[in-house]
Amino acid sequence: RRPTLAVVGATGAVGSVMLDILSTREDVWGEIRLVASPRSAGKRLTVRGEEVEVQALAPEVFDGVDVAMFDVPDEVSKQWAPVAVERGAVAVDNSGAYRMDPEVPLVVPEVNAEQVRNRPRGIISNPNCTTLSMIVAMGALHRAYGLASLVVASYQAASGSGQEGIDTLHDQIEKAATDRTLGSRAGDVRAAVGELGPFPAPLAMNVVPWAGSLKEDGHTSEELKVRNESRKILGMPELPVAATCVRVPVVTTHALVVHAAFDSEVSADHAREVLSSAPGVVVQDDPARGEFPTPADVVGTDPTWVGRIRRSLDDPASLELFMCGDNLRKGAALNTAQIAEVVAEEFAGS
Ligand code: 11C
Repeated sequence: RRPTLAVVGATGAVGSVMLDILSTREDVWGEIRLVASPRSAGKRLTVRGEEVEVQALAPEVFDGVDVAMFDVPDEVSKQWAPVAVERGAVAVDNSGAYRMDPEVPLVVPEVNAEQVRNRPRGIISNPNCTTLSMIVAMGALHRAYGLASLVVASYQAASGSGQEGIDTLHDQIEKAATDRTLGSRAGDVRAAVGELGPFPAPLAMNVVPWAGSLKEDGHTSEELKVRNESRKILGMPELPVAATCVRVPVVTTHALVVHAAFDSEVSADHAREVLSSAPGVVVQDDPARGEFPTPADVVGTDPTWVGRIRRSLDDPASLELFMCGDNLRKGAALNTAQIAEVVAEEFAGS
């Protein structure tokens, strides 16, 4: 039979992309129920070409649901994913609430799909969008060469902070657009853009070395997520990972610079071959012709795009790479949908 799906958080930035993805991928679902906070209940949204009324989050909405996707803040998932499980659903959670729980698998289907069945709590976690924007490519390189360590700098888009992040960036760009003297005096951009929204400094015309919240020894929550989640997905609990997460004035699509050290020598050409044949990865790497991925060209697409692939000058067992991935698609909604589809296969023949 075709399983029933609930999309919790259907009206948010990720939820909206989820409805688009559910409308365009091969349809494996029976009923699709849309769920959001009581504030959004009663709204009508289109999925699979049909209008569906949004229901308010309540225990009863999970009755008869087989798979419940959660695209909501951590505290909402923490409270409601167990309710969905109690009512008989498998919860696929896109928040950070359960990712490091040893009884919850953290799944990227191209890397560790087999972990989907290993879910004693009935919950499966979807990684953070920054981790996801590189881990499909890194998983392929790890299988080829054995990963020894990662040094990562992220260039993260505003939509990582949800609809508020997108709105803030557009508002700031609009306010900064007319004054062509801006950017020449300290503080002039800050004075011009007004509200900072979810960011600690102006994002328009700027680069902000901060994403997430302050954690131990000056690292951010986002930097710890990149480290801890990469280790868990790759099954390498001791992997050395150094990350610095930076917000840039891009609406959607995270980019990353990665220095990856391996157990064996690498060549750029062979790495290009490995990545070209990896599912979910596209290599765009011809700098002589100006060809490399950029967020503006990648946004709205599904794969991880990789370019600027070079063997490190000082270490024949290391690579320098540049990657881009749409943080709302593979970075969130698409990966969640892919996990849910793996679960849906369990209902085939039932
Ligand atoms: C950002 N990656 O770009 C974050 C947003 O752990 O799912 C996602 C937070 C998370 O700000």
